[in-house]
Amino acid sequence: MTEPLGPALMIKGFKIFKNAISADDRRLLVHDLRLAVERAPLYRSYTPSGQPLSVRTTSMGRYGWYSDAAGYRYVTRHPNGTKWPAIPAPLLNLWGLLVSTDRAPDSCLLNYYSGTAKMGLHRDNDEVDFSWPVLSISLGDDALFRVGGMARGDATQSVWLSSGDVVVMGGDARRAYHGIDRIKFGTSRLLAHGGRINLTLRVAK
Ligand code: MD3
Ligand code: FE
Repeated sequence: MTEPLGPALMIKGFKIFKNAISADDRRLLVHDLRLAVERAPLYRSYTPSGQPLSVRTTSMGRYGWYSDAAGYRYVTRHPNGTKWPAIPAPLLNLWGLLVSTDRAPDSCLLNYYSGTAKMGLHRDNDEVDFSWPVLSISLGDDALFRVGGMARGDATQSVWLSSGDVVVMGGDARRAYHGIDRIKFGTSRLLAHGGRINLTLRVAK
């Protein structure tokens, strides 16, 4: 069962910061991301069973999340053979403000959602230490985010994420099932071609 709003914020360790990034800073960030994507272009990932994901992906930082027939894992190079671009400084600063100054994230996954892309319910399982939160930044079109519990069959709740929203998943929330049901295409003018970018900062290794 899915509820429309609100109580999702009561999951322990789930923190949502609406409109945390200013309109100006969003534009600066998109400029940094454009430079990163020029060096490390978006590509499609495949599940270990060979199903394509509907998002297109790239990464920044020492490690990038990677998936193919050999499984899900973190790797140090883009499929084109180059090292992943650096994580832009404003993102590292945001992590320092909202998560910790004791340790920097070593991975930033960039997922691009076209108007029809979605992400099925899953858990983030590929990092070595789940005591570090995941920090997520939404840019561009609105997305319907769904979060459940520790088991796949648990009740879920949904919340719309908009451009400039930041979500921190720590504590129990770090192990929760979550996904993106759909994008509301054309709700933002931030990205020239529309759609949505989600950035997730993590300690991978
Ligand atoms: C809750 N991304 O990249 S971000 C992912 O909007 C991912 O692209 C979604 O799920 C997106 O793995 C959701 C919010 C998010 C990220 C990580 C989480 C929620 C999370 C980890 C644990 C629990
Ligand atoms: Fe996830």
